[in-house]
Amino acid sequence: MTEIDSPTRESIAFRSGLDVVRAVEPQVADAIAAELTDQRRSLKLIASENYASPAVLLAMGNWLSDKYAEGIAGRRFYAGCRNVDTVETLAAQHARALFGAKHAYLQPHSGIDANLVAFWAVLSQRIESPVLSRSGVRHVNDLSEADWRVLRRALGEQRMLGMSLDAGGHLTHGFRPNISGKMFEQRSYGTDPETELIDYEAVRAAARAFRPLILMAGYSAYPRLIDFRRMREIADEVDATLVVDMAHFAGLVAGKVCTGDFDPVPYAHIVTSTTHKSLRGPRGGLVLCDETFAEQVDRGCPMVLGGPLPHVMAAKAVALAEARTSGFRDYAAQVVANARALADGLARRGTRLVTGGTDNHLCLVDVSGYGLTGRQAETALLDAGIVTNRNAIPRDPQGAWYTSGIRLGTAALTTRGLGTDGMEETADLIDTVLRATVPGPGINGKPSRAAYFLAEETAARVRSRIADLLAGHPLYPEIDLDSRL
Ligand code: DSN
Repeated sequence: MTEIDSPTRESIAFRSGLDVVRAVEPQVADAIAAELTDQRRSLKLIASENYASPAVLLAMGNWLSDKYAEGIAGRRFYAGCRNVDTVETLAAQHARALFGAKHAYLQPHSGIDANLVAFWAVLSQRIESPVLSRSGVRHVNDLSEADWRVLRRALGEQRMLGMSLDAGGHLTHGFRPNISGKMFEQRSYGTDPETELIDYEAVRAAARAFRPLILMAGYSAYPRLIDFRRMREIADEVDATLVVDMAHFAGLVAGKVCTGDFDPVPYAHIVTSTTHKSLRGPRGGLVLCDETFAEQVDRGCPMVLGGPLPHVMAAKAVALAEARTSGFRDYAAQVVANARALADGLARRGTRLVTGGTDNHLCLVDVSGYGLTGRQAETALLDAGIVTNRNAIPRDPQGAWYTSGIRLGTAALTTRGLGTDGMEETADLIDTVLRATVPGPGINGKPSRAAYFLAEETAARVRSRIADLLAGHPLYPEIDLDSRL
């Protein structure tokens, strides 16, 4: 069928939707349409981004958004929630089946929210403070305001051990400026200086010395799999609760790339995640756990979350249904094959990769060999149409703002249908831009860690090669916004 004869139902849906928006605020409709054009044109390598399906996107744009639904399915603080109950229950069923979890909570609005729910659940479940005993209550949820003031001090003594930010950990794993670093006494474990891999014996030693309440595992920039069996052994040795943040690799767990010791669900007490990265759903979060923490996790809203977003939970249910298909398993395997091909392509061109390669969906490139900071590399690549983000590497001499690294992820390009040949070309494009970029003088001619020079002819040549590469892999081929109905 040709477009002239019969526009796809997706084209009809999105064109009509934008027409309705345009009638009220044309600039918003134009920005939405322009975002599709931008995403279609760029080589998206941001490791935490993806492209959700039209079904996921459409499940979010509707009147489920109009409901308040504090509480959980069947036990709401508002009347009239039967349809919200349906989508939340479905999403939880899919999540339990997909990940083999006993309990699933789908209300977190983001990964940070999911982590807060988990941390609060651990504190609520495990801490019997002297304050609680003195005031005659056993549970933090029953505290008076006076108790809270004392408890805040008491909570300051609880400890969290997580992966350091420059080793690939996340802000919410106890980084001091984040709330997690304020709620908890915090220590971090890094990676081995030689191999740049997690040294499990060093984690064990740190856990024995520090005796954390929570041992955090998970990452946003570590290019290898984590042995969760060993992490659980360490947690058990020191009576810690193992919380795994699988936000980045949830799609690889769902797609059965992370199995056995590398699947966090059988080993962690609580697993948190986002739903929009490798899992390819709507922006949002989820928490998985067993019955020990289920009751506390379900109190996430209103304890630490605002009202649930029913329209997003509907989209989560759709995305989780998609992730249960064999097609999604193929996708997850291809994401990793592509990351390996990208890493190999760069390594063959002489680029240094942190840990020497990758086992997951991302690689971390040390751009200091090109004489650049991460900031210079990130902006020069963007000029040439390659979207990445700068990222600290272990023991980064340039710090967290300028950095010495860029992080590359293959989840989005794999959704577009690129394979390992496409990754070889992508490696060449990245290498071409980084070789052609030189640090530039900053204001007043002083050396700058941000300024750079990249000849426009080089950037234009790369952009043209990207257009050729992406032409064979159109983004949302079923959606045509330009033709009239
Ligand atoms: N912002 C996400 C990432 O880029 O990894 C994590 O929160």
